[in-house]
Amino acid sequence: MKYRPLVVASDGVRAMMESALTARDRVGVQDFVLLENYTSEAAFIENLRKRFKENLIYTYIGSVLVSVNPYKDLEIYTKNHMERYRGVNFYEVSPHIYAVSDNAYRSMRTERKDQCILISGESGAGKTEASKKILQYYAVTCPASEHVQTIKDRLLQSNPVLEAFGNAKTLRNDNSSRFGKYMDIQFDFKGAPVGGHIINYLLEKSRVVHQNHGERNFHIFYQIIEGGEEDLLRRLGLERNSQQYQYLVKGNCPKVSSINDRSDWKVVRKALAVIGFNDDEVEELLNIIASVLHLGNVQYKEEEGYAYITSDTQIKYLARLLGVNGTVLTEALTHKKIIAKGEELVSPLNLEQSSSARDALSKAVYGRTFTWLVNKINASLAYTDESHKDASVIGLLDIYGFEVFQHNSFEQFCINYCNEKLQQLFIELTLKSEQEEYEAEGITWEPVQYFNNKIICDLVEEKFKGIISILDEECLRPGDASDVTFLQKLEDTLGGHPHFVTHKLADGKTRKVMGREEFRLLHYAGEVNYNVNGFLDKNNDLLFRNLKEVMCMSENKILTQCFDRDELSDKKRPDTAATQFKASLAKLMEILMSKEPSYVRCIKPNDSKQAVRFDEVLIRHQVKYLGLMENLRVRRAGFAYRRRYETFLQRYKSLCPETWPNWNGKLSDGVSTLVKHLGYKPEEYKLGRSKIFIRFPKTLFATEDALETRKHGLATKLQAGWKGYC
Ligand code: AOV
Ligand code: MG
Repeated sequence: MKYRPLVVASDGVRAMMESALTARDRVGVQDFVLLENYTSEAAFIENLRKRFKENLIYTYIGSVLVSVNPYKDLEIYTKNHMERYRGVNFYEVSPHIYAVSDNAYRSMRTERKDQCILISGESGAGKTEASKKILQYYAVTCPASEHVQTIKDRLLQSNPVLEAFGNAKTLRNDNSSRFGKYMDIQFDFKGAPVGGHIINYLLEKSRVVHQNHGERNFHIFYQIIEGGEEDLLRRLGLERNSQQYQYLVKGNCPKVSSINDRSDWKVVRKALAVIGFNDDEVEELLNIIASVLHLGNVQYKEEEGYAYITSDTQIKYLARLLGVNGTVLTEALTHKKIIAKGEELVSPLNLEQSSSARDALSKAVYGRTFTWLVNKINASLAYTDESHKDASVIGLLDIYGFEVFQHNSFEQFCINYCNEKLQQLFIELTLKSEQEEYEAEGITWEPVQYFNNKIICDLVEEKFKGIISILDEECLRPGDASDVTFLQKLEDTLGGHPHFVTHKLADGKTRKVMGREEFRLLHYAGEVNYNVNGFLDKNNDLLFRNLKEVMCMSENKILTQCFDRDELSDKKRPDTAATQFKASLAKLMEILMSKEPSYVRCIKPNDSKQAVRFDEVLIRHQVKYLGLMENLRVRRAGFAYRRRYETFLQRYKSLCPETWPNWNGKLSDGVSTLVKHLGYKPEEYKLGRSKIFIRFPKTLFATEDALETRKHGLATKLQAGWKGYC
């Protein structure tokens, strides 16, 4: 395949190429760079609206893809569409997620540089769907051998499995990702996908035991109950009625109109087989899922302050499904064991404590099983062939989007913090670095102002005085530490910070609109009030020792991998949930920074999950906080293409007799001589300190074509036996 250099089209070239597109494709402009009034937000939104009305959900800002969720199936993801985008430059076809996919693929192939595609946007904006489209594109268009086909199938089938266990219906999205996912797709030197690797981020475990009104637990529970075969349900001791289970009734929302749990179960069951689960493993996995439901139905009563379990039925199922001793489990669900000064201390729990011990076990079992699942998928995607060691990679990031509910807790705090980090990366890599580069290269430049959300990232993660540090301090402090003392400490340390607010006003009065258990963060994407209730427990994420001991004795092979005996002897307290999350995000940023990024910015058109409705207020808000106007201004004034002098000279020196075969003077002089010889006009390029900046891609295309022609001529001459060249 012939690869074109990767460039972003200039206004002129795009305008020319657009004439090859159909009239419908040309509604509005397909790159905001072409907007006449490019500084006007109203013009920007009008362009989005016009295109959205025609089902044109994709528009570029240079190389950044802006996507508006259509909330309906569009006929734009067929194999024919994929073929249309294969090996074709951005501006030759209408904007599409496939163009971004193909562009990243070609960059990886031609420049041998690892790529990543970062998909951002708020909950329900279309990130997960976009990431699936990208994966499908590679699965269909990349070369394949028999082995590669297996990997492609597994890559694709990992999605329904992870979504079943890690997605759930929320008020914002019927299929909301409740974990963050970064997936590397590895390609061999022929460009075929040969492996993959997934890193998962903080699953919202609290959902296992509690759901807000109108929300559901993870899909898998309903899938088994609705779709599981009769004998399977019998073996698991489950009834075909989700409302029998305490963990499934909290949201009062057993059915979702857009979801068919029964057919989804069939898809998941097949997917598990494709990934390489054998029947025993599936059985053990389902035993665990069913036991979580049984755990939820373990009921307690209290007598003289001590809790006891009222019925044996659940314990019997649990003992069998978890492969543990029922008596030991009963004891562990009603007592706590701690080791103090080398001695074991066992004390009975009251009703409330027992219930939370039970819930902690359910969350731990589900959460660890999810991690096991990811590891298992990774094992099936791992490439083993030594010759693949130097594989190139395209990373796909699909995290949980920014979310605001009536009631926001520790989970929303983590999710929104994660989105702040991602926005920070976008700023660093597009707005900031672009401008810094012009400055460093001494290129004249009109700076573009933008809001840098680093101040909010620092507020959350800074050592000693960030929210996470203060939370950890309270979690580790013996004595009277509680959610309330945590809030007080926040107020003492952060009161007066421009992005932090509580009910207390500086003059000692109180803000009536805010609860006394809340703090508010002014996020880049909007204000969120967080209720501190449960922050300490969720951050501590502790499981009583005797419950761990029981699980370590389990005969379920998955659980033996999830609960390691070493944990029992390990004296060191594990890092808190927030600190682990912070560390994993820092690592993620490092991974992403080491790759060449492409961006997909997803926009949600309305809050009611409806097709057609274009809620202008909501969209304007997203355009604002995603920094799209600033992005456009930077892009508009920018240069499409830049290369270091030595790279540029090395590639094109043969096109000029003065630079061929070697240029002995200053590199910048060499480049200057070369481009003058090629006929570049002064407005087409600028020379910086170490790089040449080219404004229009057509300039570079012409140069590439000249090189191609020269090589072709040379080859013809060689074929004809002409040996005297140079
Ligand atoms: P999200 O990933 O951004 O939210 P999804 O990708 O799950 O959002 O999209 C939400 C829903 O919008 C999907 O279930 C589809 O019904 C619809 N949708 C999104 N993109 C498309 C598309 N290109 N074509 C048709 N329908 C689409 V979250 O995971 O909640 O942050 O955490
Ligand atoms: Mg999602």
